[in-house]
Amino acid sequence: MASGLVSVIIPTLNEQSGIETTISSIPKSKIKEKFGYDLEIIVIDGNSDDLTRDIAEKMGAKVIIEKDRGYGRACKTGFSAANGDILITVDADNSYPADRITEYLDKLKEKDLDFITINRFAGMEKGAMSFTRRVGNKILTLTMCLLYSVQIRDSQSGMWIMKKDFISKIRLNSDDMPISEEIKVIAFKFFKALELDGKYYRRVGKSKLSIIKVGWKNLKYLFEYKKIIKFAIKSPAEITSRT
Ligand SMILES: Nc1nc2c(ncn2[C@@H]2O[C@H](COP(=O)(O)OP(=O)(O)O)[C@@H](O)[C@H]2O)c(=O)[nH]1
Ligand SMILES: [Mg+2]
Repeated sequence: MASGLVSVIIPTLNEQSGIETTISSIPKSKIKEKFGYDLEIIVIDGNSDDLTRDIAEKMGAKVIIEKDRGYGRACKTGFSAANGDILITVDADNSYPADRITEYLDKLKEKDLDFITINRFAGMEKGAMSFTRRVGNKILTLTMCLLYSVQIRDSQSGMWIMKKDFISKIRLNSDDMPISEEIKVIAFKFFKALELDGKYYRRVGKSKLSIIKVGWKNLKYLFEYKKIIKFAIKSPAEITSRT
């Protein structure tokens, strides 16, 4: 198998209790064995005031401090810093099935996909998502499907497996949680994208978001984004000028 590099991008904000298990659940040697890929782990830290950065560094991750807040901003900083041909995102709270990365890489290659998102509802551990969150997610997902004519079951999942090439071709607008729906709209409307069954485990440590506030912001964003979706794909000149 051809050699290459996989970048796992992990945004963190005070995740000292989850970062170690998250990083150790990434099957580094299996990825090397099966695909010949090396691995880089990039932690984008929102200036945590706990031990997150120290633990991440000890675990071999490259740590970048992104002082300006926002999950979306952290993801974008991670995408720019990544050197891999394939980029993967997971939370630092051990809630996503990082142990299944090789299975998803297989699919990306086999089907020559640009983007995979992981459906957490396919394997939800008891207590992993509150009733309010489930309802909110369903409302947001249905709204996304209706507004953008896409078919997806989990619009808020934060585990993505993508070609770097896909990221190089798109312009992401949101600096906050709505980036999750934005990236999926772009991928499913304009690229070869698939949603695969995953798992969702009870998070380690506390969530950083207020559900009602984020839910409302994400819903509004779905309507607002209609006006700027035309800017989502970069022109060929823009892509080459940045690479
Ligand atoms: N760098 C950075 N990371 C963040 C920020 N907000 C959340 N995160 C991280 O992004 C991931 C998703 O946030 P999380 O609280 O788990 O949201 P949830 O999964 O929707 O409950 C986690 O790893 C957080 O630590 C932020 O403002 N900056
Ligand atoms: Mg999380």
